[in-house]
Amino acid sequence: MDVEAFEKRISQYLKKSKEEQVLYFAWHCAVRALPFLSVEGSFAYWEKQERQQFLYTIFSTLDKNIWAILQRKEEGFSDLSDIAVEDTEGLAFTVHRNTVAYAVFAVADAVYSLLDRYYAVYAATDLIYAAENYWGMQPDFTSLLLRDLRGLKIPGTVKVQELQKRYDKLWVTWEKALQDEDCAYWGRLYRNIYRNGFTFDPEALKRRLSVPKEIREQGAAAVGHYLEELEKQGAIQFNEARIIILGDKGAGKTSLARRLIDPKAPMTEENESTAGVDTLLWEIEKQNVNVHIWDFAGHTVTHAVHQFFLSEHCLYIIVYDGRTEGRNRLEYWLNHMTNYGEDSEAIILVNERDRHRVDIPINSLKEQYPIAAFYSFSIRDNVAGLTDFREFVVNYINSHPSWNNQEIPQNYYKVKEELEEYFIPSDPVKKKEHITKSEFKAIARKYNVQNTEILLKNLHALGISLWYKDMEEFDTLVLNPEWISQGVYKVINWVHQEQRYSLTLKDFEKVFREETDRYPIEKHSFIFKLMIFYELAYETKEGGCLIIPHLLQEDRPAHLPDFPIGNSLMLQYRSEQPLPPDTVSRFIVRHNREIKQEKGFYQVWRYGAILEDGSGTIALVREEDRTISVSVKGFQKTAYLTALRKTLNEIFSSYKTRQPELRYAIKIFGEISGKENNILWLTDKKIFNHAQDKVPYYDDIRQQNIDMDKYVVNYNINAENIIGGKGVLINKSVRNNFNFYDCNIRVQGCLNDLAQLLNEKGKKEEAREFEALAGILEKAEQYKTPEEMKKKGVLNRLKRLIEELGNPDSHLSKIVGGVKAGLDIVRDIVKGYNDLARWVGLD
Ligand SMILES: Nc1nc2c(ncn2[C@@H]2O[C@H](COP(=O)(O)OP(=O)(O)OP(=O)(O)O)[C@@H](O)[C@H]2O)c(=O)[nH]1
Ligand SMILES: [Mg+2]
Repeated sequence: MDVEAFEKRISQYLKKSKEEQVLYFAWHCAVRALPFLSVEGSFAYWEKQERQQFLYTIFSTLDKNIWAILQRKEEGFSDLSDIAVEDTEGLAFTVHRNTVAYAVFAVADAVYSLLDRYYAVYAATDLIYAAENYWGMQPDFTSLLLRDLRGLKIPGTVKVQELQKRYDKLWVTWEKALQDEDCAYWGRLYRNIYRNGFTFDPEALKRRLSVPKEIREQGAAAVGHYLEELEKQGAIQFNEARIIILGDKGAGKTSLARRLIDPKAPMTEENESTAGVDTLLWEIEKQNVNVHIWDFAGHTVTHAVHQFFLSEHCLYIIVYDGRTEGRNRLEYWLNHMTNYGEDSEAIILVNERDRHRVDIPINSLKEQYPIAAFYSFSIRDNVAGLTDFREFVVNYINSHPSWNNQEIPQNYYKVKEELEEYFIPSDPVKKKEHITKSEFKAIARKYNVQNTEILLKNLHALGISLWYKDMEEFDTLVLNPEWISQGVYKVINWVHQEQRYSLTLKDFEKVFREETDRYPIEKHSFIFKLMIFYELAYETKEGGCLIIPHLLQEDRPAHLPDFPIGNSLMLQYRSEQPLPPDTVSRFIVRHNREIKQEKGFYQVWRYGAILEDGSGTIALVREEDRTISVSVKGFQKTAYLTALRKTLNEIFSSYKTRQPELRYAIKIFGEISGKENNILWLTDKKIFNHAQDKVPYYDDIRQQNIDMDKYVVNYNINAENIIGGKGVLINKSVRNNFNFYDCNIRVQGCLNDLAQLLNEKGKKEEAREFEALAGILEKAEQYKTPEEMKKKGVLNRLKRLIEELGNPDSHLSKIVGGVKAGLDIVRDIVKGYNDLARWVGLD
């Protein structure tokens, strides 16, 4: 049976089926497609460091898909389709092997089928394409899937037929390949789902979906181990929530933190400014929840450090000093939250002092940021205001069980409790802030923990105790995270006060002079290394000295190298929001070995650096006003630009807010003066898509076509280095994302407009031609697929008309050229036709 005929049969069959059946069928196809991901015996087509995350994307997409089918809640579907586009489809482009790409598409199609049932058909055909691609011939899948479909009338009763042996073999390879990735859990899970006729355990599914984010971020293997542990040990509630308080210096954060815990607590004294971060424990007894309050410093030098201690699923409270004007500071802190807080929401509290009221554009801020509430009162004087506020906070925490009632394996919980015995802040004897690994192992053994490495990793991810694998040599398990944060802030504050930007290991003794018990000499190099690990600082070539880029001088060097436009490559990242305070300094840390020296001075400042790749290629990277620009010249410019872009893409993708726009300098117009407005800048997506589609870019202003091929090569632009990396609108995605309906309506509108103009001019006959075409397109609105559209030949008529209009000698083009705006409308029609034709596949 050919694929087209098969598609037809499936779609006819699905038309008669219940919605649920269709959705299950799509999921079946996705599951059946899985073993095609490992046809090469491994997942080596993905870089090692990405593999875990990519595998987990597939597994979690499948889980969310089946969960949505079970729930059948309409509102959740559109979110899921976003996941499919962004994650799964993006993934398909990371693999160049067709078999694998088709298999990934099948997963994405299954999710899409929630929105548009027809995608169930695509899920099936993509599966068949994967098989065909791999075996080089039509497999028997077609009849197999038809059998699946029939069986689906009663869900869960699909009998696994005598499959082709070679397909069964693929499942063996699949399980083996997953074992090699330390993902035995997933291998087993899907083997069982497949062998047992696509049945699954809804309870286990629920558990999979509620794995803590911190563990999910580690990828498929970590999640698998965690789930194994949960299943083996049983789960226990882990009632911990976190509040993060941010805001400018002196806004009232610390006073608020104290009064959340005890409304009668004394206010802070004038000179009691927070140095880095203080943590307080608020035990909400009635609810049995422990809330950890992290009260951050408002002092600007500390801001770049804060991010390491900001996290997801927290409640952020932003305190705003009622005496300040303007909304910028508020946005600044809200951006901190959106970058590092992921799903977290903020409460804004305007601390009203002296009865002064500020005007905050709260409704417009709400449009842009997740703001849960807005309060305005004096922390010191307004008892009623504070009472309401506390009540809101308590309710908020209770209504977010997903982040305060995390289930963790029982033995983790016991180990956690035991660790807490070591660190009792109020007890001077039992106030151990860190222990050694062997001490930890003894505790773990007590509770029968088999794999202490994994436990260490997971406790770290849950923020219970910190263990840095890369710093094993220091043999330090940190029981009190504050020990690290306060140590780091102390270093930063000391360097700042000394008006320096660097310090040696020896300087640490001065930093911690008054706290030799808490930070003894033997722990100094641990903190030293941690600052490098957090990318807060880099070590000089000579060693033993840390440079902290965000404490460097603000101004750039007097002379910057020249980048003649024709011989240089230039790109820019432009962001709508303020850039996180550490963007450039992290970049500098990563490329510190390449900083150019001139007359004995390193060419680096707080907002940029001049770099050299070792072969004489020079780069200038700098931040100015929400833009980071990179200019490169020299022999290896493409290679060097590629490397620098890779770093910046990585840094940007670590932020959770909207990605910046990445633009490249394409062409200079007019005289080569280097003036910004002479340069045509185009986004990476645009350049890439034009080159892919082999369509030159039409520059409206200068009215000329520009070929993009050259730029794709010079800038080495490919699907992987497009900013955001995912959801690139190419090939199949163009089809999926293209809104046929809207485009069709637009073209109809143009045709009717033109008809009306012609009618007004008395050109009734010509007008009728346009009206007729609009009518045909109107009928085509009901067509759901490009295939249908192609079959009906709708576009051929439109094409003939366009050809006629394109011929300056034709009667029609003369008439149309005679009406005002006629040619403009024709241009829109041509554009619409091109889009439609691409969708239909009539390039
Ligand atoms: N009059 C008045 N003073 C207040 C109010 N809230 C805070 N203060 C005072 O303002 C000063 C700063 O308050 P803190 O709570 O320490 O401010 P902070 O935001 O923690 O400041 P940093 O830690 O430096 O970032 C202290 O002297 C407080 O007593 C208020 O509502 N009214
Ligand atoms: Mg404070």
